[in-house]
Amino acid sequence: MRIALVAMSGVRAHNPELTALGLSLPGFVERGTTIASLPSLGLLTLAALTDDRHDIDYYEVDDIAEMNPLPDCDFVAFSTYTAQVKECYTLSDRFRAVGVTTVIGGLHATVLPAEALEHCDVVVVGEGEPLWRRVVADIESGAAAEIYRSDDPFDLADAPIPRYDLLEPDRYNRLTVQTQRGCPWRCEFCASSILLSSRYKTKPVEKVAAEIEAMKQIWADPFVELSDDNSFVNKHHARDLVAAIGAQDVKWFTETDVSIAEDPGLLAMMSDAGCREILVGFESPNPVALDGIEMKKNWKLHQVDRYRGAVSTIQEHGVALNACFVLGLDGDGPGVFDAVTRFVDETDPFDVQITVLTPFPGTPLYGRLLAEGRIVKPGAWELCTLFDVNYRPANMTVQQLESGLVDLGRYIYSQESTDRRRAGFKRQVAVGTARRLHGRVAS
Ligand code: B12
Repeated sequence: MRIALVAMSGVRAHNPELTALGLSLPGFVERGTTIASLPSLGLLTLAALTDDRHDIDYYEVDDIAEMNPLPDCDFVAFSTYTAQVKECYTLSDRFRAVGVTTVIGGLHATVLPAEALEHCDVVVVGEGEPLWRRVVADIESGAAAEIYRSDDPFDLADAPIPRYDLLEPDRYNRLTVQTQRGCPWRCEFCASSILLSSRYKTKPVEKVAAEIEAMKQIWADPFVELSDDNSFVNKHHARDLVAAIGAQDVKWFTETDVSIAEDPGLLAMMSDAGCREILVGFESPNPVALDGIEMKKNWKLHQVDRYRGAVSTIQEHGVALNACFVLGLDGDGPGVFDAVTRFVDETDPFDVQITVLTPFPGTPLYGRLLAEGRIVKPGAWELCTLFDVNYRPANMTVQQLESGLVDLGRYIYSQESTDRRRAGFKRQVAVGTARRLHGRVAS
């Protein structure tokens, strides 16, 4: 069969002011263009599990109007997140109108399979690896079911090497590798791989190394982004992982939590192993806003006193920090914009990411806000961009949140603020280097 793998791709924001801002501010555009060039690791992984008898074409679709004419294929498999799911449904309807079977999987289809079935012939719920071969075989024999769910949790030791060779090499400046799924914490708003795998699990580090090796066969010097939710939550695995990546001699980026700052040994290893930046979810500088976000142990509330020290500890090891803030949390009022500005001005994280609280379907946050009658437009999935407001904040108006985001973005991504933070980062690196040299001389 000829199989078309279609990844919905690109970055979305419907707030026109923010979109206009994105076009003119270096920080925002820099981050936007960098992340927008990432491929669909989910589909490349499924491609690797597809029998050689089949022909595979991989497409990335930012604008569905450009997929015209539709490619010739026996069936199409879509991967999309929530923000682009409606565009994906429109495309699926077009394929079905010309008699092509369509399959959809991914986070959104996993939490709303009945909705997805209105536009697609087959819906795969959860992790794709344990189900994909069966789906392909059933489509080939004309006996596909409507919904496939896996009963067995997938062991990442069985993960195949993603088919990076399906990508056009010149189109990508970063490539992704996943080293684990799930997360032991339960943040109310999290819409990431925890929706696929309730159990936290890690991939054997030899596998991670083999995936990077495969990448290096195509790109001489790839920049690697780990597609994890929290790479170093398991500190034992973290050491083996960092050593394995370090042996590959690549530059890399990942996401983790603030506890990394308590492990200077690991930070030093990361720096030596090519880690250039980590993204950490601070969410808010305000303890009241952090109260209750992490639903198991209120873990995030208990970290807030460490936030300021964490920025310098991380950056003194030569690892740049992308400090992330979620604006509009229930405990935050309009004062949060100044509080974030102060925090950023006083601590100098290399990068800052600001997004608005987003009720993604399938999250505890979505259930709560829906029950409280606070979702402005239920089902407006196109607003699930992390930049558009689709709920009533508890302590400010929707307009205050929207304009606060734009004003804060205008400041944080200004050349002046960006240059100042980067100079601050350089100073912190110099302090760290001097401290280590001094320590060596003294001992
Ligand atoms: C890489 C990435 C991107 C890339 C996506 C490339 C792509 N086309 O996949 C880019 C930069 C384009 C991107 C864009 C956006 N992203 Co993004 N991104 C990520 C990131 C960092 C990693 C995702 C990843 O690679 N996972 C690993 C793969 C293996 O998992 P997977 O895709 O879920 O696939 C598995 C299953 O879902 C399933 N599966 C998936 N597809 C299919 C299809 C079929 C047919 C089958 C059978 C199975 C199947 O099988 C796979 C293997 O088990 C995550 C954060 C994170 N740490 O995970 C955010 C994340 C996915 N992004 C998010 C968001 C919000 C966005 C944007 C809306 C941002 C914006 N403002 O534009 C856009 C929207 C993109 C869209 N298409 O809708 C949210 C999504 C939440 C949600 N539930 O929708 C996440 C979780 C981050 C967050 N803060 O919450 N993103």
